[in-house]
Amino acid sequence: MSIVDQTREGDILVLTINNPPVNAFSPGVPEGLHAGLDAAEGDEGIRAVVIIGGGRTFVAGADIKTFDLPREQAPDLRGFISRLDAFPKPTVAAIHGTALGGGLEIALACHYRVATKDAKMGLPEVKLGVLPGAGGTQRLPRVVGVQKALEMMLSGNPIKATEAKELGLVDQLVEGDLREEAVAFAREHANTRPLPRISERTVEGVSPQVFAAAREGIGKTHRGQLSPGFIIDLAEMTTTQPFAVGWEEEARLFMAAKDSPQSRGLRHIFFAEREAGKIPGLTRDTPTTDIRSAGIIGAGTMGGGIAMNFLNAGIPVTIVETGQEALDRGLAVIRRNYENTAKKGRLTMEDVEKRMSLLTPTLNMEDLADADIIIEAVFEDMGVKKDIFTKLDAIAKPGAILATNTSTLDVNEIASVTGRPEQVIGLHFFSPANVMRLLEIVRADRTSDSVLATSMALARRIGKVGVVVGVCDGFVGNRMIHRYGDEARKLVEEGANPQDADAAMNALGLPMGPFQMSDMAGLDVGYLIRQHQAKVRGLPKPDGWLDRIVERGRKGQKTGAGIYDYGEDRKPRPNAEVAQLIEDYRAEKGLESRELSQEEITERLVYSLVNEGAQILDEGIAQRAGDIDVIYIYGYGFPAHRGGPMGYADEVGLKNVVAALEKYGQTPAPLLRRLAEEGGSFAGWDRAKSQA
Ligand code: T1G
Repeated sequence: MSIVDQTREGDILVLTINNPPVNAFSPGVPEGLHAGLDAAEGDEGIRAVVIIGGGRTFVAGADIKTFDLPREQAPDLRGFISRLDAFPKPTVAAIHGTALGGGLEIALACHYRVATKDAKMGLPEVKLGVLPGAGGTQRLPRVVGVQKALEMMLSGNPIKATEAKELGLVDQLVEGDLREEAVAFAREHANTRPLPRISERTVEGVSPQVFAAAREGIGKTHRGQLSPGFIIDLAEMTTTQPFAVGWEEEARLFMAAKDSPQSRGLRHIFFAEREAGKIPGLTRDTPTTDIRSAGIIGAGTMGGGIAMNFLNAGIPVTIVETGQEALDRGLAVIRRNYENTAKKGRLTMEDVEKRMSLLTPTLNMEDLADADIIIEAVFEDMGVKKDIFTKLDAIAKPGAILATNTSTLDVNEIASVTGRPEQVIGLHFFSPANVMRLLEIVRADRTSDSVLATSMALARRIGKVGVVVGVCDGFVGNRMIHRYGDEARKLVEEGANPQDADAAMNALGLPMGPFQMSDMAGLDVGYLIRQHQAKVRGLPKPDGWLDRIVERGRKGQKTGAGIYDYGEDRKPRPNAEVAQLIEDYRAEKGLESRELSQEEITERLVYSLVNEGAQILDEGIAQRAGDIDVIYIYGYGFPAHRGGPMGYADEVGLKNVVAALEKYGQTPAPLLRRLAEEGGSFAGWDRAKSQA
């Protein structure tokens, strides 16, 4: 089987692309397709051509791995598409699975498109920080109209073939065998002339307001990103310029976007997300347990949110509380969450009832005896958790997975009270657990491969991005965020206002800065952790300016006042009393105030994450720097177009990161210093480790 098979069906030539797993337009594919077109062009007996994907999908796009190849080595998708556009015989794209990016662009350059009903098609390039670079910005508006084309290109989300048919993007939906029906369609249209070329269509009567509105929209959805603006400019050119002019401008803007730090960041995350799901030693043959029911202990904020993930996936849940009132309250919160979603039209009331019917409340832990997995989500206290796992050990059936949702406690210690430590794992959900996609999967010393593999599969099944982390105080995400919080508080001691730190992070692209996030999480949470950490380390009781704010009863958004004041709109407003408290604190401690630039604030906050991340890598608590980036994007809102903290550090250059850390009096982690001295990068460290 060659990478592009040629099969003759009478007077129709079928070109089948075989480039698993997703038929990306990789080296070899263009050569095979050109050979197929040569054969069709040179043979009078061939009256039309069908292009189809072998395996599970049509072409899922250009090969993202080839983006950084020198231009002459990269597969020439534009060249192939130009040839398709000018091809003298009818061409039919036969689509199943997904036709994405360059894949849809190939289909758009064909004269016709047929698709299976469940096929999807779209132009997701914006999610990679680029734009459809092989005619998509010029052809899609000429088929579905500018408004719909902008919606598809700016969201990057695919549409179903059924909608595509209504839009005229697909000429025929296929009921039976795609290949057979595509050949019949090609034969039926073999003599149709003139050939219907999308590039010859024009776009009429589009109000300039459409583009103005689109530009305003990306100011909110894609703040600071390059390619969305380019996409709008190129779509506008379809209304003012001939196809050939837009086609050339598209190539220029594509290269500018592709070579941007944002595209490098987004492409790094695309692959990092997929790498995070790979655990050395675990293979497709690692045995896993089929999770058909779940037990959850605790119906509070976390327990209720966790339960919703299982209900959403159709997995029955038995939820346990210690008292009827807490249990009733927990269930009421879950129902209210679903009903609110239904009010927004994202669920029907029937869905709500179906999900609630899968939920069994109980006060009796014995009712968890048959659950395939039991997740504890109770108060963050080691004694309480040990007590629960001791009981679970006696109740849970053999083979049940016993998981703790602890955010910092030692999972090995929790496992040690059971007779089945190999069945114990940490599943650290992030609040709100039914919304945040990150799931830190905490692999304890004795956790079995099967329990780990089952947990990774379960993460995917309940729509989470699972990242395996090791046992330490705070695992990966929270351990780094504690350093970040320490640095943020220090910046204020030195003269910055809390809103300066938040503004710096907002400017970088984080929706919430350190203090906005603290107010939302609850200042008392951080306060108790600092008190706990001081106690276990035998240090004096912490008495920082933030501790004093908490001690005044200002606990954050939940009390309407924390570092900031909050009205009905929940927008943070600086508070004069807090400003005075900070000023008095500095005076009392003899701290000299000074002006801190946004650059210094940004460097100190981001590099505090990077430095701790490097230490975490060195200790083996995280497998990859890319895993840390995925954690920060899905758990803490770090902007994907910045590549995550470690990807951002690579972009800045580790030498510069080390120099900045030293300038601010911080000690670079040994691994960070070593990589900087070697002229290395975190991405290079990941690559070397994966090849070891
Ligand atoms: N290039 C290279 N590798 C790709 C790839 C691509 N386009 N798409 C997927 N892979 C790899 C992926 O890394 C993984 O590798 C394996 O395939 C399975 O992917 C000029 C410039 C198609 C919906 O953005 O959305 O065209 O980990 O785990 O969950 O205008 O892959 O096994 O080694 O995601 O079944 C535009 C990206 C490119 C589509 C399938 N196209 N891919 O999902 O599998 S830019 C995209 C996806 C472009 C032109 C521009 C998904 C999928 P490994 P997977 P999946």
